[in-house]
Amino acid sequence: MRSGFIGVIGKANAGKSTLINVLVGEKVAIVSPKPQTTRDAIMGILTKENYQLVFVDTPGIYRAKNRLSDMMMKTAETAAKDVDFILFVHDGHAGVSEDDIALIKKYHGGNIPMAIAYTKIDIMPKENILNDIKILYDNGIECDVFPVSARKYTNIAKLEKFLVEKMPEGDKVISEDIVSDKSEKFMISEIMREKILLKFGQEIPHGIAISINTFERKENGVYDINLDIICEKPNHKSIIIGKQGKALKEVASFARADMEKFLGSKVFLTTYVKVKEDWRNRPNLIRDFGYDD
Ligand SMILES: Nc1nc2c(ncn2[C@@H]2O[C@H](COP(=O)(O)OP(=O)(O)OP(=O)(O)O)[C@@H](O)[C@H]2O)c(=O)[nH]1
Ligand SMILES: [Mg+2]
Repeated sequence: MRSGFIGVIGKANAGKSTLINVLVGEKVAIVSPKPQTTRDAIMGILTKENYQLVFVDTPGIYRAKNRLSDMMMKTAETAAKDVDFILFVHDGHAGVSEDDIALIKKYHGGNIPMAIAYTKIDIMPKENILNDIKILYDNGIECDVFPVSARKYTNIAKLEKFLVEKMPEGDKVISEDIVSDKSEKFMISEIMREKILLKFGQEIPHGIAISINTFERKENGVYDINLDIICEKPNHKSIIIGKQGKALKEVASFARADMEKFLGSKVFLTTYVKVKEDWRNRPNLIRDFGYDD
């Protein structure tokens, strides 16, 4: 039996959460085209007869502009310290910049062995792959590089096999039959946040938090979920609600559909939009909304 922890790190929007979902085979982390989608360290657990891989998803590296971002960067740093292996996820279709090289070098050659998942190869010219790997090598980065596509499942099995071989011999780290360390309630609020990330422009999603007031399974099996969507400004609130509540109705209905799939049961969802000015800089509110170290 081989088992261990794999810290999945990289720039914001690189494709970390998507890759983990594909490796685990279930959606454990929400995904969106906006940077800073992931806010917490989330474990995605893949258990097979002879091995267990515990992936630790992390908030992507991004220039911090508020306390919440600072905290997210700390979460990523801490998560990268306590693992058996680091999988650095690089967005291949964005090229390799000096910034990328500097960031990879922060982890390359440290105490923890690492490899690079060079992802999104489905949306880039294949001839760039070798060239980029050469750039990495020319800059002294000589670790294994796996060109993959999470969207098309390219090279995913190969990457999995490689990671298993890198894990120490030992019993399962997590004994239960679970795919994530997070609660159902956490996933419900993440699903709500994902639909908002997908629906609205850049500014609003980053200032959103979800606070669940009720999460109850009724006798007939239906879930009664009541939550607050927290935003930062009164004008954001009106955009989220939309004309005659149209925008909110739409995101809530997408969210409800996903919640039902996730819970395997009908959901009765009620949502309220609340304004908490500048909450991302207010430690008490950051804690209230569950972003705590
Ligand atoms: N074409 C293509 N798109 C991908 C692939 N992997 C991820 N994406 C897209 O890239 C965007 C970002 O993906 P995420 O998985 O949220 O990225 P992340 O690194 O977790 O981002 P943060 O949580 O913000 O740090 C989403 O729009 C994904 O659909 C891939 O293999 N191919
Ligand atoms: Mg993510």
